[in-house]
Amino acid sequence: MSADRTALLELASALAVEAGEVITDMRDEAVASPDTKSSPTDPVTAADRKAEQIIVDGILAKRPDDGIVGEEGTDRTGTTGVDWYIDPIDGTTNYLYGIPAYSVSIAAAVDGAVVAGAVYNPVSNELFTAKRDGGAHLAIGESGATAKSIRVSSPDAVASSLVATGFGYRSERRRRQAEVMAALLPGIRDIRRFGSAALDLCAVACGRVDAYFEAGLNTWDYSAGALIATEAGARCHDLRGGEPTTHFLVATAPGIDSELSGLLRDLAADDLPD
Ligand code: LIP
Repeated sequence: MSADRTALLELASALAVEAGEVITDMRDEAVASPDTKSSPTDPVTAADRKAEQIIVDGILAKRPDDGIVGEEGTDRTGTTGVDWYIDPIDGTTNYLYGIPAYSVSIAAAVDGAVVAGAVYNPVSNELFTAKRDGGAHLAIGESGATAKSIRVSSPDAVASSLVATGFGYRSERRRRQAEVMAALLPGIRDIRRFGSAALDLCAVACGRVDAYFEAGLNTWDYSAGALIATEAGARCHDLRGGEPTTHFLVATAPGIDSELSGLLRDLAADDLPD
């Protein structure tokens, strides 16, 4: 089955909004009995699992032979060259606490390159979208609201830049990440820790922060948001001259990319304990 970027984006967007509505409706029930995964502070709820199932069913109804990887265990090998990366609730801790910063993140890749991405915050009713070479957009409000083009900020220097980051679930990693943060903080405007990598990347895309970095993410956390940030004009990469990976990702407004990446490299910010 051919992979039309617009059709892939439309499917990702529709399923992100549908799943967002479901997690909103079932939040009271879901947060009453959360489970944990990699550590006692890595929560998962019935809503995470339900949303992933809705998204998987929706994809397979339209594209039954695609590959799908989801945070809550979906791992299907496809035959079409199209693979989907799903985070049914990115920012589950925020969802648990009722902090309005969590999202449904869905990305579609063709032959290994992400070509369409949708990130939906059901609390703010913000749908961030991008298709490769098609720019990045934000629609706010009722479905069908006009999507407006979004662009990164244009900070003068790292010292006046607002930088977002995040931390892992395991304490030995957090200790190392805190060391990097402590060293960086005196040299930037301030830090923001929103708790959802997908929304952090969308914040870079629309200029709400000037940069975002994090070590140790999962592919489903960043695949959609990295495309949205890139299509909005951000530089998005690792610290070794390559594409973002689960090892490290930094997304910056172009004007501060070299300076901030150099600082992070000097701090060995991508050197996390296994
Ligand atoms: C979260 C990421 C966030 C990171 C958290 C967590 P989850 O994903 O979006 O950036 O700092 O530790 O990994 O687990 O809520 O899907």
